[in-house]
Amino acid sequence: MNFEKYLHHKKNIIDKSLDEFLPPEEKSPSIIHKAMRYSVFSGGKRLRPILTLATAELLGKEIEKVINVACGIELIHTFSLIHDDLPCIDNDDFRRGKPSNHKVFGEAIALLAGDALLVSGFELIVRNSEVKEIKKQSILKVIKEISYYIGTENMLGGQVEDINPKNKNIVKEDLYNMYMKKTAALICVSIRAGAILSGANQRQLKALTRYGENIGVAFQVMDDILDIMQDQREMKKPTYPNKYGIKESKIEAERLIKEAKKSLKIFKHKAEVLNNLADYIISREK
Ligand code: GRG
Repeated sequence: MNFEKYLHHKKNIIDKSLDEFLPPEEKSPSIIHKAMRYSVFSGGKRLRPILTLATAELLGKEIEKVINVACGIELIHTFSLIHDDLPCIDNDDFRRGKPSNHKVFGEAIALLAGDALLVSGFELIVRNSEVKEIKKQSILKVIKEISYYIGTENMLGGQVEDINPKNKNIVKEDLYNMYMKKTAALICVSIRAGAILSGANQRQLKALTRYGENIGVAFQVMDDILDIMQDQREMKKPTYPNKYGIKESKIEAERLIKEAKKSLKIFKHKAEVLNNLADYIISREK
């Protein structure tokens, strides 16, 4: 299988679904729909929904049966990026090489566009309950899981720690925990959602969760390395490469990816795509 082609194909399916779901730009109030679409269609890699689809495929479920949950997660991810860039949080003028949402639409609309994407994300996830082959009970479980994984004990809590670090002498374990919450949580629940909707058993769910946690933390370590290489300002933040250097951080990311792939052993050759996705996380350039 050509992995590049696989990614491209899945990305097209996700983009089409998102385009069909989101209100058109012209629809009133037009400014908010424009702002939502601006960030949803500005070159995201679609890693999280691809993970949901790939997990479903691994467990023998057709991707059309879980596509709405996958896309709902992408909308929640986009919301978090818009809010992360706001002046009151990370104050980033650019995202994916383009002016960030608030730079184009102003802070108030960016804030509301983020809110709208969070709400729409859940609406799309609930829509997945209209699929005949998906149990209503598993949609409820997915909603509960996502709410937990993005809440104060996970993504939101991690973001709080990121803007408000406990102390200056942050140790490896603190960084690991912060990365687990801030970034790995959403990545991990993208996989768990695909697994739950596909009827994974406890052993499979546990293995996939370990995989998600490890690739999630590795993803943030790589993200910090890429940020440092592009923006010296990032040198001030407590991150893995700032504390341990780029070389050691790469070694750590590789170790995490190796661990992630180990937990997929129970799926044998069926895990090829998830193994490729794990490798992609440390080889990516953006
Ligand atoms: C969940 C209610 C609630 C609040 C969220 C703002 C916030 C609180 C959290 C932000 C967390 C955050 C931005 C973490 C960074 C994760 C990260 C490395 C994002 C970049 O992911 P990519 O590279 O993005 O997959 P694209 O879509 O550009 O490919």
